[in-house]
Amino acid sequence: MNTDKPSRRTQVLIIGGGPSGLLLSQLLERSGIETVILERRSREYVLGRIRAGVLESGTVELLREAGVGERMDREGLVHEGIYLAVSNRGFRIDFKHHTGGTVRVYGQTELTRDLYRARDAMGGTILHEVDQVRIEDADSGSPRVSFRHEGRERRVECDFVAGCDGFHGVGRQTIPADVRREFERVYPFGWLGLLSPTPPVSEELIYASHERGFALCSMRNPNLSRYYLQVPLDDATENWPDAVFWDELKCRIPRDAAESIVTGASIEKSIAPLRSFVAEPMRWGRLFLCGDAAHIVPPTGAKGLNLAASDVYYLWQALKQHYLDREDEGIDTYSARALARVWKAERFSWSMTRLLHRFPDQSDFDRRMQQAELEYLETSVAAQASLAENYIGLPY
Ligand code: RFL
Ligand code: PHB
Repeated sequence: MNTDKPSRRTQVLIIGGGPSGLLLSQLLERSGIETVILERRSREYVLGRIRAGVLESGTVELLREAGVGERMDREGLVHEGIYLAVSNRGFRIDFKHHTGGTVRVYGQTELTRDLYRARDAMGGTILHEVDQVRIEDADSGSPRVSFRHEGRERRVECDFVAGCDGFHGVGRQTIPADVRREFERVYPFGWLGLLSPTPPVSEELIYASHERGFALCSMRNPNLSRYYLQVPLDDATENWPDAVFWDELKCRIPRDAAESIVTGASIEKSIAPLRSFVAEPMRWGRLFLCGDAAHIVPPTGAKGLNLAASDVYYLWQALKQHYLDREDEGIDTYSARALARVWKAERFSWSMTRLLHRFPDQSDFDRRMQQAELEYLETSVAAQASLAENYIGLPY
């Protein structure tokens, strides 16, 4: 063995220690399949990111199956519907009534913490702060991944590589440009998010469409609220001291909510741009993409983390079939199966975004179309059932 480049072997090398990578590792190891995770950041950094908040019931079930459902079941809030508000008017979409299903509000930060604990308890290998990750020979029978860790060049040989490394990772870039096809829509605005240690204004989420722009009232737990405002792409958090944020939010949500909202000092504030993006295919040789590495949705439909979970489910099934049944049908169909679900969630996220935001170049015709669609949604059982079915999550 070359001492400058210590080499080891594993069955599935996972790049990225976010929710996709951790969940995949947890499910595979519980099925007796060995994994190593490489993560570019420190654990503290990964756990410091405030992101998703809504879990579909399929995601909830998968987390239970992975043995990480206990705290989520205890602390996660079951939601049977959402409110849609248009200026001062609001109406409710009842998920339970239309579909029999519900969603669960449980923060991505908490979920990631549970996954780290579970991986630690099983003695999982997670190398943090790795650098210069390179995937080699993914289209051959024996891929390798080289990287720097703790000042040394390292290399891991493996059977398969899972690119769970988010939108800016190396997984997707490793698929040759003449094989890869990318589809993208960038929206001309972002979401300014604020986390506040105050009770949520409403027991259920409020998605508000207003002349001044979209607003969302969400939460993490009974004493932690998460609010969002649509802002221009070139805006900055410095332009939004807490008092200015609260005033603007109150302006965009129905009056009764604005009058009862409890405000307080923020504990986090950040701006996220909105994008729809899909890369095809999601498999190249022995390299598979999962989660944000392959696709991005605007957060309006709360689908990003949930799509990562369904990708992981398909890949887990495929790899189990390979190792336990010596059958590669799941591997061969992974990309097509995952993409079929991805595109439907892309459509839903795009339609919710288009319906609820103000677009800078919007014509009077476009505004009337939005208004007509919202009125249709308010009065049509079929339209409400369709929104509910998509929001709680399409079947795997
Ligand atoms: P992540 O979470 O980006 O994790 C990828 C990990 O890979 C690491 N990495 C590398 N490691 C090694 N080598 C490299 N070269 C690497 N390059 C990157 C990164 O450090 C990182 O740790 O992707 P993953 O695991 O696929 O998970 C996806 C979700 O995080 C994402 O889809 C959601 O957060 C999206 N999202 C939401 N999803 C929902 O389902 N419901 C929601 O309510 C929801 N709300 C949101 C959201 C995302 C938001 N932002 C900020 C983008 C709200 C917001 C504001
Ligand atoms: C959140 O709580 O962060 C959240 C909830 C619903 C969304 C997006 C984000 O659609």
